[in-house]
Amino acid sequence: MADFRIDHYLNDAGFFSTMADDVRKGLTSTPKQLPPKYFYDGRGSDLFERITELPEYYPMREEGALLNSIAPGLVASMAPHEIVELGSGSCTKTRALLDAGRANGCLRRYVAFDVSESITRLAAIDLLQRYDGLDVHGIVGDFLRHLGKIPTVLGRRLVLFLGGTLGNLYRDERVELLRQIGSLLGPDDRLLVGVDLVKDVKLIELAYNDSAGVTAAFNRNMLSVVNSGLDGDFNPEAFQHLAFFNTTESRIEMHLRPSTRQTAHLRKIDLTVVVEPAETIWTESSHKFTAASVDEMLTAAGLSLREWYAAPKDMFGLALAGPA
Ligand code: SAH
Ligand code: AVI
Repeated sequence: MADFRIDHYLNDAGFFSTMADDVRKGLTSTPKQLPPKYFYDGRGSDLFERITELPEYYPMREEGALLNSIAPGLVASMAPHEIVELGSGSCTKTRALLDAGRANGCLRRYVAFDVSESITRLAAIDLLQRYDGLDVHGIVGDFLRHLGKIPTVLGRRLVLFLGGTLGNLYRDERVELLRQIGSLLGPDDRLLVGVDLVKDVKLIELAYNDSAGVTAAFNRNMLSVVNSGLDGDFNPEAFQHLAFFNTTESRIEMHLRPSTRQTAHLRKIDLTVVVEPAETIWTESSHKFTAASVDEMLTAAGLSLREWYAAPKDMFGLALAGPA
């Protein structure tokens, strides 16, 4: 009988105080900013899934095709007993590796780790039904705070960090998180990281400015998440979605800009926020890499690049890393 459990580390007072601190700090600083983990309530996760189906959003398609092509060889070379995925979301692309792991006979457990409870629960139940006998363990937590909650290793471990989510962090956060992930790896364990690559700026900007307006709705949803967490009265519809490439920093920046002066009160933290049309709330950075910048980042985190896989025309990259 397969083992199934979901552990929740965010439904405590800690979640409220972390959000309260993040929002107070972010909305009283210049420029105003909010961390991207607050995109992902149930609606935000649904909107992200719709983004991945948009014709303009190439990362999902490119990474999916690349994973399908490398999964059998990767699994044959390391025969993982467990796969642990950070920011696992719907786990759709993961199925290439789970299929290969089951076909090989090595895979015994899958651990999904995500900040969004709804999608983690749905994905974990779906996988339990698809993979007879596979232990499925969901962890609802913040990978910047709760990595220590990952269950004790049960054999050779493959850690996945797909979708380009590592690129939503800043350099110091990325290196620190990679260092912590490194501490979860034994000598034969591996980390597979998906990274979006530097390319034609027009293609990148289109992916974040889709014609159906789904990315705009995803961006505005962060204000709804803040409203419900802190009893606030932001009017998300009064904010315009902005997404542009910052060449110097090699990243897409997403912002929300009001067309008229907006005043919101967040009752649970007794904070009044005024946003002028001349300013924005910066909601996300999505960094774009090269093979060389990924290699350098892994090295800085005490890891070493073992294999580099790139989609045709360098549309997306997957780095397989191990302990240095
Ligand atoms: N890996 C999936 C989903 C990518 S979307 C894919 O490639 O399609 C990013 C995912 O990371 C979302 O499911 C979001 O809920 C999760 N996430 C974002 N910040 C997080 C954090 N700090 N801790 C845990 N999960 C996080
Ligand atoms: C999850 N993450 C890698 C996505 C990205 O492309 O940076 C989030 C996203 N933001 C806008 N569209 C998608």
